[in-house]
Amino acid sequence: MKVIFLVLCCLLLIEERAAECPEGFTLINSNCYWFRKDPEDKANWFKADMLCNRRGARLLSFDSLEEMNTLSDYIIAEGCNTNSIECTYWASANCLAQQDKFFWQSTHKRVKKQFFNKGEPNNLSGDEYCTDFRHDQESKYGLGDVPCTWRTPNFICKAPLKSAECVGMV
Ligand SMILES: [Ca+2]
Repeated sequence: MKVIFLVLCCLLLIEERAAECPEGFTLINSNCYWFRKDPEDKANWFKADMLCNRRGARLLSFDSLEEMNTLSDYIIAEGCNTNSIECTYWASANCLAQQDKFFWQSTHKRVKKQFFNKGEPNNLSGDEYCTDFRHDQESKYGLGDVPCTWRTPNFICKAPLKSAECVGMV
């Protein structure tokens, strides 16, 4: 009886907290994002990845094109419609493990071509093994490959929605 009561309590908590993001994160279509912009502290890809992990999150990845387009619309609505450095963010896709194939660092899934902007990935400088999320100068955001050592003030961390913590309650 006691166990049933506690499980019911837990289920109620899950329902109440179902739409919560970690503190400082923004809820956009069932995903939580943290937008980091700090002109005083530019980060290369490795540092961005580390700082997301420290927040209990992962560097930006997309589970679907719909998710990417939703975030693109959000960023553009916030006032970014150029590919300037102030409006460009690190993403987790990289080809560090296998140089002709891109994988999401956070999910280890293969990155499909349609996530990239037109003409990308092009490995223009010969060492473009990481990716950023940038405006395509036409209408939307997409990925481009860039050197991992490039430094930008901006990156986006992604975290799952917080659910009630049942561990230890039953
Ligand atoms: Ca490129």
